[in-house]
Amino acid sequence: MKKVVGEFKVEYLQVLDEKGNCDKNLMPKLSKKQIKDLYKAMILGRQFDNRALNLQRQGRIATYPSILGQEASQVGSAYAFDKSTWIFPSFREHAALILRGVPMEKLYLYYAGDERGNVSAKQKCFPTSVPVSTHNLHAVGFAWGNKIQKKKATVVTYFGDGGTSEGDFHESMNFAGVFNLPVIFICQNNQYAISIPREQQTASKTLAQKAIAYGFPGIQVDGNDIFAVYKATQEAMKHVKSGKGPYFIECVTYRLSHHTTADDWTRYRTKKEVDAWSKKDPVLRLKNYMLKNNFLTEKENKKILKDAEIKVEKAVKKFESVSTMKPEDMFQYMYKEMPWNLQEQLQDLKESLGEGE
Ligand SMILES: Cc1ncc(C[n+]2csc(CCOP(=O)(O)OP(=O)(O)O)c2C)c(N)n1
Repeated sequence: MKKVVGEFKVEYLQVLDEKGNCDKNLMPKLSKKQIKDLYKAMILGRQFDNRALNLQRQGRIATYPSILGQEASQVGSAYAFDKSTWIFPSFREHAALILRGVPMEKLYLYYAGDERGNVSAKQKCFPTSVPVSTHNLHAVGFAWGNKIQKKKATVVTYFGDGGTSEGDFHESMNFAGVFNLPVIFICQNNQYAISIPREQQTASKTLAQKAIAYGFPGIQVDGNDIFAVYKATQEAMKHVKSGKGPYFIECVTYRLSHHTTADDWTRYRTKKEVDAWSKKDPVLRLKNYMLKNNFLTEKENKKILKDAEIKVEKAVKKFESVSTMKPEDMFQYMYKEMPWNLQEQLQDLKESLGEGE
């Protein structure tokens, strides 16, 4: 006997095309004000990003990963979260965190190397995770813990296309499926893991289909279309909240900038490719839609840009007014009682700083 025991499909969702034309049948319910709020959040994210790049070049913050081009994937998804949502970010989700209420000065502080900038529990955001995909396990463990304690929490974890090649990613997906956990996996497929293109990352046709292997739905969306990302995340929220288990969203987007300020994209991709993706710019796309539909005028747009600039400058001032940590602070927060070897190192440090007894 030979029979088909499983057939699978992966859907792709786009609501707003590259010219800013909208498919009315697929359009999620959003008021004019909400659409404007989405636009403002993308502009603020972009302004924050641009300023961060300048600060890094001036030596005022350290290595920084840009979000340029990925604003719709971040704002569109975060806009669909609710009070029950906990976010487990990687290191490239600044616009989502800002929308969630994380103060921008904290993000600058973190990228200046100060761990006090990495604590945003009040906004239900876990710390930034630089080790690729490790936080997927934390997210799933956290969701499982909440389930055992019968606490209502939805959990979202963000990661990149490269992150899907890590064992941690697969273990977390498997666990989430087996334990039927309310976790939304959001993959920002920005086409590159540093210099490794998506095609060399996996032989799979889509990243969304990886969810099928673990027994839950996966959808691919145009990640530069804020309406599609919002709609998919809304559906994912409904799914996880109704007890149906995890959900996977692949946002197909593009990192327009370098991987980080320590990278140079001209070494591994062509200007032609970057220019082609620049035309799909998510911010420009929403702006065109709003202009076409008379939700926005060029004058209002200027004001939105100016307001974002003012907010960002205020955050820079706040960040730079924070007193620097003492060098010995790096020993303080790991253990309740400091082990002998750290005590020795602390003593050495104090002596080298001329503070020894
Ligand atoms: C476990 C681990 N391995 C390697 C690295 C070095 N590294 C930093 S970012 C990165 C690529 C990540 O690519 P992707 O997951 O696609 O996310 P993106 O940076 O494109 O947002 C690598 C390999 C790391 N931080 N952690």
